[in-house]
Amino acid sequence: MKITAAKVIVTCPGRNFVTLKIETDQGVCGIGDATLNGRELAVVAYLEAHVIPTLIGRDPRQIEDIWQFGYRGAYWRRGPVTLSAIAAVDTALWDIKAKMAGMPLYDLLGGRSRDGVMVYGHANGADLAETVDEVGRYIDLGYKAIRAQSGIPGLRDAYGVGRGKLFYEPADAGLPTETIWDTRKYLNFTPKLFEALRAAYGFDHHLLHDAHHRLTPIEAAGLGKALEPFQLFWLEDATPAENQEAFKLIRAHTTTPLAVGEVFNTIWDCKDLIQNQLIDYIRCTVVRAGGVTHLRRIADLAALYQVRTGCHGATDLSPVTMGAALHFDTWVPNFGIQEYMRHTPETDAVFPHAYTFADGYLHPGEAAGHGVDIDEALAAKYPYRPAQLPVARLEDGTMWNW
Ligand code: KDG
Ligand code: MG
Repeated sequence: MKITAAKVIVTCPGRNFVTLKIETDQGVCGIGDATLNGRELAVVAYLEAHVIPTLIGRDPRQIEDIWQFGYRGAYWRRGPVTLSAIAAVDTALWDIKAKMAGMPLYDLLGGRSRDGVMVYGHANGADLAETVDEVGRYIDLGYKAIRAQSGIPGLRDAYGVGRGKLFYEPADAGLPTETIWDTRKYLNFTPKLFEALRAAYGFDHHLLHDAHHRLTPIEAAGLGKALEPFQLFWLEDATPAENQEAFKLIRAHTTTPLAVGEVFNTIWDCKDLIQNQLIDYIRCTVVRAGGVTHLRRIADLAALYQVRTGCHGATDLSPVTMGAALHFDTWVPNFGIQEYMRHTPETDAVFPHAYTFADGYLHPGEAAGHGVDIDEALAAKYPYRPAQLPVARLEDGTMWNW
């Protein structure tokens, strides 16, 4: 069996997505997501100039060797561009292998470990009252777990607060939008939000929150402690994780569970946090961390330390990543939760998929492969539009973490 062709499809049905399609001499095709939010064209160039030429003529069944070739063969290891490109190839190859076997991908990975994949949705509001209402809306939709983000009194912008309901899209301008951040205002407000949520809805639902890298370790420790009475499922990205030692300080002060890893690319980024039991959930997903092949390695390492998975699932991960992640989630023994930010109807039309939502769970479907396709004719109607993520500055103008 041979790979005969591969091409990159860029489409913008409301936001940019990069998809790799691999064709074979058996007539079976596979697709993989290569979207890197705000840096999409870097991965397109990487795939077209450096990866696709090495794939032609290869046996697509050799997923492991092709992964190692992409990783070791680049010499320049790691990094989001390289690993997103490797992930796209890997996801497409798993898709092909599962289609050839006539199996849904989760079956090929080792079979079903659960009946459904518990997901968390995103509730956000301009202020506390609106956020409380939004959480209620997700409860009414059947969600068992909800992430709550709110506008903060005295601050013009806050991470996670969208302009519309149900959909959230931060990459909104050709050049980065500048937002203003104030940690004091955030820390004063956030415990009040979760107090109001528990008062309104009780303790039966899982509540989550994303600090989005805004805090120093000691500030994060304080927030974790202040949130303990409200029993969060997790506090995410409490502080940037380049220095993984920083999490020791947070851990020493709070029992609020911690989640990290949506910006990680490899097992090496996760290793110290996992081995030192500094986190409870690892947030890597298929497209950002080298595809199913590498994500499995991360999950296996995590399992040794009772760290569970919590795959990133924002709208900038395409339905292809969502489909592949759902097969992974259905199999992985140490599953925790899956993030589910809904795509717009335009995006769902470009990427017809087998996965479905019911009662707070996503189901990957029984189609052979990962169950997601791309309608190329429709995709061609939505040309690429430059869009970048915002940046954050403190009130005095100092650059901060967005
Ligand atoms: O592209 C950046 C988004 O994926 C990120 O801001 C979303 O933090 C995020 C999350 O938890 O979904
Ligand atoms: Mg996040």
